[in-house]
Amino acid sequence: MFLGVDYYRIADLLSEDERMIQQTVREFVDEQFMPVIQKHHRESTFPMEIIPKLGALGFLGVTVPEEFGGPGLSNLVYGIVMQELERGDTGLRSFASVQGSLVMFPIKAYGSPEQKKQWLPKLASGEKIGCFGLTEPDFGSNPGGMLTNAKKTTDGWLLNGAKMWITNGSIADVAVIWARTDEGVNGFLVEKGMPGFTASKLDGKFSLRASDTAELSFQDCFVPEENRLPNIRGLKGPLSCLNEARFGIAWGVVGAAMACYDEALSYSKNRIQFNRPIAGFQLTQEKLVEMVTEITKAQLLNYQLGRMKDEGKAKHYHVSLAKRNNVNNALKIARSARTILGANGISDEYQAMRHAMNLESVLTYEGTHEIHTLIVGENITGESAFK
Ligand code: TGC
Ligand code: FAD
Repeated sequence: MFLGVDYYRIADLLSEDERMIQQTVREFVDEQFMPVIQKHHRESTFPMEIIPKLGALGFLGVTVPEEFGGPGLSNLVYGIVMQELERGDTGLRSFASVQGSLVMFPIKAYGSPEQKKQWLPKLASGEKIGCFGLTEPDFGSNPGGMLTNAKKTTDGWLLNGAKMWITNGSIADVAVIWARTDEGVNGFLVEKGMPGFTASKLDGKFSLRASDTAELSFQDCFVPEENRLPNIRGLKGPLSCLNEARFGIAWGVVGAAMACYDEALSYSKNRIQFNRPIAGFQLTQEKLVEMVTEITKAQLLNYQLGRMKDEGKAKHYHVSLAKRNNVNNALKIARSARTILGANGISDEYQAMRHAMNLESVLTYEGTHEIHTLIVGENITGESAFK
């Protein structure tokens, strides 16, 4: 049973309900997910049977109001849920953050009443799966250059182009696709099976193996007008969704770091070399102290960011600072934990290497470490390094 890492009694800052939800996710991950992750990581598959359970517990679309099938909880609770899910594996958190922040959020924020009614309850329950297509083969950090385009026809749109590295892409029932039109970037709800739409699973990943990643292709794919998100135009549409998901990532990676620290601490107390536990060596202690220090700092950062977001005071650059800091440190923690485990650290009988490999993706997706440096840099200096 995972007991968490809480060196500064951050649980004391949470309400009883918030602590209870944290405990529920923790138990769910221990009981339902930890027993199957090694198999799915080896086979590079996502445990599909877990999806309705995630939905039933309200972990998909945590902030979505009850009228649309969500539990209508706070951003802070959303963060807690992401942290505890990623303690299991980044692929589990990715599934939930794409579904909630990148699919349900734009439908809730920019969709028509009919689109909300059609999709949100089924996405919240896990009956339907969604994905989000912004990145293209030649446009990752710079989505403003996208080539995917939609041309107006009498009763809809003809979509052409390709999206790359799309989480949940080959298992999704609906894809939120961002495409260039004569009126600027628009969002489209492209449904599985629409003629001209194909999704191909990407193989050969060293990272996020227990997560579906796909390439999507659109060849004269007809999308009816009622599948266009009516209430958003421009790049700020997809970028606003990223704010939601990046917030969840800032929390999620702390869960991965906690898992690695917990495992390394316990291993160091039991592993004997030179007739004593390796926990007794000063060099091991320094590694463990660095880990618990960075975890604690990230937890405090997330707590304040969560409260700011719930008060409507968190700006996108606040989220960037937390995503940048927490992912970078979680990756360092996972690598350091791996060294404490020695050769065992490279085995999938332990978690550290799997988390380290996953976190390499997280350092890149949802805005690379460098892009978040430039977002915060722009905010504090008033000078944009992108333009
Ligand atoms: P720029 O000219 O700065 O902005 C264009 C318009 O967007 C507005 N804006 C934002 N709005 C909301 N939230 C934000 N974070 C925003 N950032 C900018 C801006 O005000 C402007 O609005 P308007 O009204 O004036 O038109 O845009 P730019 O082209 O210079 O790009 C800025 C930059 C580089 C920061 C942006 O392109 C960026 O963030 N690039 C990184 C791309 C990225 O993060 N892609 C992620 C893809 S999804 C993914 O990785 C999912 S992983 C899922 C998982 O498994 O968990
Ligand atoms: P590039 O943009 O080509 O960057 C390459 C390098 O150049 C990076 O180090 C970058 O920081 C650096 N660089 C670029 N521009 C600058 C600059 N101006 N200044 C300094 N350095 C710069 N996308 C989606 O749309 N939906 C998804 O669901 C999704 N899921 C993903 C899942 C996984 C497992 C992965 C790995 C990626 C996923 N992505 C998804 C794509 C992800 O968002 C992109 O990979 C990311 O935005 C970076 O784009 P890129 O890979 O094209 O790298």
